[in-house]
Amino acid sequence: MLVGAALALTETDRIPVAVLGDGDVMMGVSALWTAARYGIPFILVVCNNRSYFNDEVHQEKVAVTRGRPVENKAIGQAITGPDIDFSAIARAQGLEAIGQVTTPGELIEALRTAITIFREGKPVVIDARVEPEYAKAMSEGMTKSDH
Ligand SMILES: Cc1ncc(C[n+]2csc(CCOP(=O)(O)OP(=O)(O)O)c2C)c(N)n1
Ligand SMILES: [Mg+2]
Repeated sequence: MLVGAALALTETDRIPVAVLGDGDVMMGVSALWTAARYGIPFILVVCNNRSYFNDEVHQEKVAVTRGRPVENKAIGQAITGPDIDFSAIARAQGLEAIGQVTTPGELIEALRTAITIFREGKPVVIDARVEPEYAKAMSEGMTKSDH
C-alpha cells in the first residue's frame, strides 16, 4: 500500500509517510525492492517493538479461554534474539536507511535526514526501536483494530 500510494503521489508535492509494524514489514518486505527499482520515493518508519505483538495479545486471550499457559503467548511471535536489522534489510534491497534510532531526539533527526533523502527522489527506511509491547494507553482497552 505504501509503495502504491507513493507511486500515485510521485507528481505531487506531498510526502508519503508510513508507520508500519516490524511484523507487517516482514510480511511484505520484498515490496521495498520495487520502490528502489522504479525510484519511488517515500519515508517508511518501522515501529520496531521486536514482535508480532498484536498476535501476542490474541494468543493471551485464546490461552485464557482454553486454560492454557499465558506465558507461552510470545512463542512464534517475538522477533528478538537476534533482533532484525531493518536498515540492513532496506540497504540490501537498494534503499536508503537510517538507524536504528532509540530516542525521540534521534527520531526527529532521522526524520529531517529522511526528508532530505526523499527530496532527492529516493525511498528511505528508518528503523525506530520502540519499547516492547504497546504504549500503555493502547494496551489498556484498545486493540489494534481500534486505531
Ligand atoms: C499476511 C498476514 N499474516 C498474518 C496477519 C495477522 N496479523 C495481524 S497483526 C499481526 C502482527 C503484526 O505485527 P507488527 O506489524 O509488528 O505490529 P505490532 O502489533 O507489533 O505493533 C499479525 C501476524 C496479517 N494481518 N497478515
Ligand atoms: Mg511489532
